Amino acid sequence: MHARDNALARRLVHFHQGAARVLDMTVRELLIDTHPHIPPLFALEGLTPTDAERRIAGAPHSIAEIVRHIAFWQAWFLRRCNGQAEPAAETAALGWPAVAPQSWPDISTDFRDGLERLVGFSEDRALDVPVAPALELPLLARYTLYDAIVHVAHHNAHHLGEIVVLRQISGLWPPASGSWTW
Ligand code: NI
Repeated sequence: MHARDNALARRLVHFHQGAARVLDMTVRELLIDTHPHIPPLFALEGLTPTDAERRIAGAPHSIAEIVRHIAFWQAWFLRRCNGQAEPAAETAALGWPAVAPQSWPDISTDFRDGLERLVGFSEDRALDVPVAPALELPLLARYTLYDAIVHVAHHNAHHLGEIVVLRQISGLWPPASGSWTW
């Protein structure tokens, strides 16, 4: 399962503290065809608007709100990777846009399309170049394009895990195509 003959992976050579390392995980594997956790689109499979927009007691956000949130940030990171000098949302709350009733189909489609846009972005360029202009947050200022995509993958994975638990609590798990047992 190593992608050592993958032309994209071969371009992902970083020089970090003097040592070269090759990152073999493709962007599609990071974002869509994930191996460490159930693929995102499987985790969202079969949710109706009512299911996705329901607030579970004790949980701060509905599934639809969570997906709207991760779609918001992945779209922003893609714009930054494309060189748009758009500052990050000034408060965390701005990264949780309101969800209109019955908008779940649009939200899930937007999330899926955003994943594909990031993969498409990654396929015809070297990723071991800095995000330019650099991200304003000091901790993120050294990011390469690949780092930004990994950041999105981690953020999505964190919230997708929450969605799995919300579905389990709601009796909406596993999805029709099955879950993972390990
Ligand atoms: Ni978040």
